[in-house]
Amino acid sequence: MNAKSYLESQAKEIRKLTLNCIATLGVGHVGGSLSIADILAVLYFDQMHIDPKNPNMPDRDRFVLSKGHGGPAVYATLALKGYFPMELLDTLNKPNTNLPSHTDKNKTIGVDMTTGSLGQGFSASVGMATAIQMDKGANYVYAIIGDGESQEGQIWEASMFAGNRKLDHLIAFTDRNLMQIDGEVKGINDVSPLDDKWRAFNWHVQVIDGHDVLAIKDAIIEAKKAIGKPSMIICNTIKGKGANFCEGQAASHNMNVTKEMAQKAIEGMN
Ligand SMILES: Cc1ncc(C[n+]2csc(CCOP(=O)(O)OP(=O)(O)O)c2C)c(N)n1
Ligand SMILES: [Mg+2]
Repeated sequence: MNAKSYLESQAKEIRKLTLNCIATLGVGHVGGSLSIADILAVLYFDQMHIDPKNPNMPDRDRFVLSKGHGGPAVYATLALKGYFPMELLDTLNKPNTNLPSHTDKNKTIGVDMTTGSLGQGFSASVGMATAIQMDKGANYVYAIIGDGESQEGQIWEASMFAGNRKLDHLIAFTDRNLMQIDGEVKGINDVSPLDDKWRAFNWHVQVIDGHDVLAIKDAIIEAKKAIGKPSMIICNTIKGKGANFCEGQAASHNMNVTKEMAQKAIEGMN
């Protein structure tokens, strides 16, 4: 299997596991989980220096899901990578679970930062990248923020600091799925043009198709060559990508999902 087919099959698996665990609970953040599946596949199955057998390895790469409501996709990825047994996915957001709907580093092996309050996770990733720079470390911090999340002032404070400090071991992605809870980002509080904004804050910026695994891989390789600048990879994505019952719809944000709906969507994935 070549790299493209392998990464596409891992992304598909992440989508299947995400849908199934949300369907086991009956409700969840389908849209914003499925839009990041391809980014997660490339990070965890191609790019990140990590070891599921040694999850606290000090020199590991770090991952921060700043849009913490996409937790189910991260759990699917971690289970697939072997951090914990697949059966744990069935406990998503149930009482006493180790897999709460939003990522929590105190509960889940392999999660590097607790997130959910939009804007905060990204600041934490900037702090981690600062520590790596001070230690002259070789590792990288990867963060995913949402386009709706980009309305948060805290994103731009952190962005300014990272640009000024030349944090070139920080590689961030914007999941530009054009939607937030209530509808289209541009109709609520438009964040465009995102590329010019990040450039103005001294970031290296690329704009790619966030569902093209090779484009994601190439963009990360390119980002690592941008010495003296943090990198923003703006990923054009589709909210709910892969779930035929909600793809591209704002209603996919947090919705009821039956096992039948999940099964049909999985059968419909090409
Ligand atoms: C500080 C803060 N305000 C509001 C929320 C509620 N909230 C959760 S997700 C969300 C929408 C985020 O949109 P976006 O970043 O585009 O993520 P997507 O839904 O597309 O994954 C909001 C407003 C929150 N979690 N944190
Ligand atoms: Mg969005």
